[in-house]
Amino acid sequence: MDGSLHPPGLRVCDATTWRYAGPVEIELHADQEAIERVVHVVVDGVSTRRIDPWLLRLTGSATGLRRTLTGLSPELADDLDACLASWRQPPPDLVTPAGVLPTATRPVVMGILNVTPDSFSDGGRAYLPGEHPRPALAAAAGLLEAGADVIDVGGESTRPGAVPVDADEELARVLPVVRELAAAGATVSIDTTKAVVARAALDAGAALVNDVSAGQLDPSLLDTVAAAEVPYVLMHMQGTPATMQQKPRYLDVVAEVHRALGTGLDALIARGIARERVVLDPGIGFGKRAEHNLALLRELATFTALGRPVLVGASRKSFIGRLTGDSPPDQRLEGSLAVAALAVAEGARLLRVHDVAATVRAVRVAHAITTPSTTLS
Ligand code: HH2
Repeated sequence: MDGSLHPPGLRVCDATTWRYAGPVEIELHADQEAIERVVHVVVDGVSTRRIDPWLLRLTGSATGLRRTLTGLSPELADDLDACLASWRQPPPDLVTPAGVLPTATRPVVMGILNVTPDSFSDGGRAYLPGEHPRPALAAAAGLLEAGADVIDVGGESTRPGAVPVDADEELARVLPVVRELAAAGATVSIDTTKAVVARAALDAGAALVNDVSAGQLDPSLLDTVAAAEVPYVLMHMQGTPATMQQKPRYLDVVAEVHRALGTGLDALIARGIARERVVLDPGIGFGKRAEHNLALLRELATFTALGRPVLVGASRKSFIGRLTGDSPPDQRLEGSLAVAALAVAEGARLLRVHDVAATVRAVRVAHAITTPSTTLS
C-alpha cells in the first residue's frame, strides 16, 4: 500500500470491550509526515507501533485516542467516533423498491439462484436451456419457501476460469426469471457486472444490484444504479475473475480490503449513489487464498465500523472444502453454516448462500446469542 497517494484514514481493528471502557486498537494510514507527527501529539496511555512508513497502530482508551487524533486533525477524531458507534452495531434497514430488508433487526438471507450451466457448485441445476425458465423458477420457489429474504439471480459464473458470457446470452438467462419472480412479489437482486443487464433487470423488477467488479468492468453500471436509486453491493476483488486466483498478494489483507471498501464507498457517493444504499462485501474467494479468507472472516467486525451493512458470500467456497477433508461443494454445508454463524456474531447482516433453510436456522440461533435483548415468549 502506498499511503502517500491517499488522504489519511483510520481503521478500527478491535473495539470488543470499548463499551465497557476497555482499550481500543486502531490503525492510522497517512503520509509519512503525518505518521511522524503522531509522536509529538500522542497522549499518555496511548501506545504506538509503526507497521510500515505509512501505517501506525495505536492502542489506548477511546478518549486517549480521540485526543491524540485531534492533535492531527479534528476530522480524524470525528471519524473515530463514527467508527466506534458502528462497530458490530446493527446498520439501518436497507430500503429497496420491493420493500424493506430488515438489516437493523436481524440478519437477512440472500438465496443464490445461478441461471448458468457452469457455476462452481450448482451449475446446470437451475438452468436447462430447453426448459428455461421453469427449473429456475422452481428452484427460486424452493429458496423462498425455505425463508430467503432476497433471491440473487446471476447469469454468468464468476468462478476462476469460467467462460465469459455476452450480454445477449446473460439477458436471455436472467430476464425471464427476474420478471416472474418480481411479479410474484419476491425481492430480487441481479448479480451482474454489465450495465445493460443491470438496466434491463431493474426494468423487469429487480430491486438490488450485486456487482462483483465494483464497477470496474463496466463503469456505466454505477450510473445505472445511481439513476435507479436502488441498493448496490460493493464487493472487493483483487484482479478479475479470469486472473484473480493466479497469485493473490497482500501485505495485510484486512487493512487493504478495508481501505478499498472505504475509498470505494466514497467513490460511489461521489458518483451519485447514496451512502444508505450501499452494502459492503469483503469478497470471500475473489483474489484471495484460503488464509486471506480466514483473516477477513476473523476480522469482519472491522468492516462493520464503516457504517454500512456487511454481506458475506462464503457459501460452499473452496476454502471450506479444504478445511473439511477436500469435500466437494455439495458436502460443505456444515462448514458454510459455521461461517454464517460466526459472521453474524461479528456483525454481518446479509448472508449470500446456497443452503437457505439450514442457514436461516443457524443464523437465527447465532443472532439470538449475540443479541442481549433476546426473549423467547
Ligand atoms: N460470490 C459469487 C458470486 N457472486 N456476490 C457477492 N456480493 N459476494 C460473493 O461472495 C459472491 C457474489 C460466487 O459464488 P456462486 O454464485 O455460487 O458461483 P459462480 O460465480 O460460479 O456462479
